[in-house]
Amino acid sequence: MSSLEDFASHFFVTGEPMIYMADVAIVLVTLGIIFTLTFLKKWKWLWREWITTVDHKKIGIMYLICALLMFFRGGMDALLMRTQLALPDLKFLDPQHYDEIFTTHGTIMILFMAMPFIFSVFNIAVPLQIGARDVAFPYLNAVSFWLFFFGAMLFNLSFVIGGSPDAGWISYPPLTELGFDPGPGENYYLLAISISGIGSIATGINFIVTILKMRAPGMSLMKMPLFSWSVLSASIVVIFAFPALTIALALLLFDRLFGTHFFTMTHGGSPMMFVNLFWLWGHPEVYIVVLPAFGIYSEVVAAFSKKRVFGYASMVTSLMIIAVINYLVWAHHFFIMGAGAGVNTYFAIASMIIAIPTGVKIFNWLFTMYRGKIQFTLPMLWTIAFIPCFAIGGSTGVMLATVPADYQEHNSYFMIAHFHNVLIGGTVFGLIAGMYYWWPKMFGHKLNHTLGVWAFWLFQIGFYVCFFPQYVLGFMGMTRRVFTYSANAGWTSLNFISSIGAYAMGLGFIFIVVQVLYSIKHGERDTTGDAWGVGRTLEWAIPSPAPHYNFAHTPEVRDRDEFWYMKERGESLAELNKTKVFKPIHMPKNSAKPFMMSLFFFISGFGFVFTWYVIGFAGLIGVFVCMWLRSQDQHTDYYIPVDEIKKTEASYGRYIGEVIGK
Ligand code: HEM
Ligand SMILES: [Cu+2]
Repeated sequence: MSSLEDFASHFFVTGEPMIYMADVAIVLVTLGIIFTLTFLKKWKWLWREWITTVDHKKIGIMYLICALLMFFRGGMDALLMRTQLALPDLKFLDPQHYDEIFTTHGTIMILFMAMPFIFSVFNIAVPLQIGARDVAFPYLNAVSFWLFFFGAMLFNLSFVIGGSPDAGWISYPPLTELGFDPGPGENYYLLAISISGIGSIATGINFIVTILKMRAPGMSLMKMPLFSWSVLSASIVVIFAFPALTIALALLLFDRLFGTHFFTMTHGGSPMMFVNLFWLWGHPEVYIVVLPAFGIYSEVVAAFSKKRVFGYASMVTSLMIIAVINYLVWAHHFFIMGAGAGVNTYFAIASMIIAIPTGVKIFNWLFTMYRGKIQFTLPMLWTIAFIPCFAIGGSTGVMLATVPADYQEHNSYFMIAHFHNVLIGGTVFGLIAGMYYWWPKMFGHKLNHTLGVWAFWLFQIGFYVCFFPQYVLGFMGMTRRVFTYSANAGWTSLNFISSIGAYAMGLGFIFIVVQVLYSIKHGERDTTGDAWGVGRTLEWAIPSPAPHYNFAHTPEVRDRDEFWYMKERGESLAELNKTKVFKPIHMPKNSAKPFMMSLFFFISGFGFVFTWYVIGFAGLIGVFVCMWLRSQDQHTDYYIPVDEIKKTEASYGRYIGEVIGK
């Protein structure tokens, strides 16, 4: 009995009122969901329409929901830290707890918030923009999503079972070797990221093939919308960068589980190997999440300035240059390692060079707005806010890339302010802009403007109030990852101001939630498909939400902003329905296997976290069984009959001919 109690007290995280509250909340929310689904008889719907779906539009929505939930979790972590740091010598969080929270905050924000958020917009917009029926490998797309989902679940599980990782989001050895960090937390980190990482690599491959192979006839690469270009560049970075991370994590896991010595100083290993491998992924990662945001800004700026984007070819070139150079700068994250002047100089110059293509893009966005008839919609507000914010973040980045200065700034709050400046100002602003922009395409209604403006200003003001004092704190000597400071340090007022800013951003997020809930009921419905009235690209040519086959007839593309010119010429896709005969549409079938396979990955991961090898390997066998079953599956596709297409088009008012069985 006592051994059972002992096991339980180690297995479940105990001791903190906050944890118990979280336990209660998790149980209540789970029961609430189960109850609601049963009460509304929605289980079948959930299974058929969502869990087994291979439709890129639905997968995009599921990514979005997860990203917003993870933004909430990561944001709560941030507020807990800012509360602890608001005043000197606070005992709100103890040092151990603070370590866990900055680790989960960083990991969740980058891997389980920003990544699914970009994959969400990939899925929602790319196939529609390029006139495709789905991505190249819809089944694989579902596999990617569920791997991400179960990876995220595994990571979050550490909060209540076993304990959270606590070695920072970069997880450097030797601190993360078994001897210094025996708890299961670090295993959670390694396995959860590995599982979702497989999904990310698959998504990268999927979108490269989709973009290269599935464009509508006539859409040459230089006629492709800039968002799709940005996805192509980001996907190329994904497939080159993620393997480095996968390897680094796998080797560290071997060190921990099987006693190898890849990253220990004993027996010939080297911790710096991990650091190099990690940043060989880690630096490109920030471009993986910012390049798609650049694509979103390009779409939004052109649409709401009612002009073609300025300097299209130079936009494409800069995207591709960034996609290459970003791979050559990783060591700027550890100038102080002591690699010698030559190495540091090379990495400093390479880092600074990236500012050039980025600057080109900024000027192009500004020139696009110049003399445009600018419409200050929500996506446009976030885009305009991005430009100064990212410019400041970029400039402080150049300051950090200046090696002698970096010796002072490294790991200080100056650096914390810098990377939040680019990650929030670049990525988060862009993703929010993209969410607003494509929301009507996803759900058929717009998000309320007034509530959105409130969210915008709260978040903007909060951002500068939170992070600008941190630049100063950095110069005053405050280092990152300190759980408290003494009143004598003279950091009190700036920290206090910073925490107020963080709370303002939290309030802004609440406004977004309210805005979403309000708009589901009262939002302006989109009946035309061109919700903003200024759409330039093909996704706006079809109804909102798009029918599951997307295009009844694949359009022939003649121009870069095809839909804009279609409108100018007085053409539409409804017109096409009149002149062209309908043909049955070839579509992929739903499948439960992506979900099941990822569930087995989750079980396996959970087993390895606790080094319960039987469960670990049993889970892996489950994975292989799913793969084998899939390879035996002969019926993976079907045809939508012509009458059903006609019926659907008619329901959107895009077909007036006779429909059998209407
Ligand atoms: C929304 C408002 C946010 C606030 C108030 C905030 C606040 C913080 C704080 C207080 C820390 C810990 C500093 C330390 O003690 O060293 C931190 C670290 C970090 N944040 Fe944020 N953050 C926010 C958003 C984000 C976003 C959107 C991202 C990424 C997309 C992000 C990525 C990180 C990373 C990677 C770390 C480093 C974690 C580590 O040291 O291992 N944060 N943030
Ligand atoms: Cu970097």
